[in-house]
Amino acid sequence: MTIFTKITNREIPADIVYEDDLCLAFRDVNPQAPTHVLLIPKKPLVSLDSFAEEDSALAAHLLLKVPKIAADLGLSNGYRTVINTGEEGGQTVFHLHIHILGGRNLDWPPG
Ligand code: DGP
Repeated sequence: MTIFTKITNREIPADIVYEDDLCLAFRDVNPQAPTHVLLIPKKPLVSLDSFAEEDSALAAHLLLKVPKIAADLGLSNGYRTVINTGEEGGQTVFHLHIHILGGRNLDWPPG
C-alpha cells in the first residue's frame, strides 16, 4: 500500500482540498509552487501505464475535475498539470497522481 492510499484511508493526515467517491485531491507535502495539489484516483493504480479500457470513465472523471479544482483554488491566471510516469519520468510515489501547480510563472521546459 502506498502513502497515498494511507491518505485516502485517513491513516495519515493530509490537507485535503477535494474529495468524491472516485478521487481525492490534497496539498503536496513538498510544494513546488505557491499552490501545489495532487489529484489521485482512490483506485490504487500504479501509474498512467496502469489505465485499462475499463478505467475510461475514471480517467475522464479525473481530467474533468482538474479545472474545477484549479478554479476552486483560485488559479484564474493559469496552472500546470503534470503526471510523472515511471522512474525516468520522475515518479516517486507509485500511485497515479496528477500534479496541479500554480500561483507563479512556471518555467518550461522542466528539468
Ligand atoms: P512524483 O515525483 O510525481 O511521484 O510526486 C510525488 C509527490 O508526492 C511529491 O511532490 C511529494 C508528494 N508526497 C510524497 N509523500 C507525501 C505525503 O506523505 N503527503 C503529501 N501530502 N505529499 C506527499
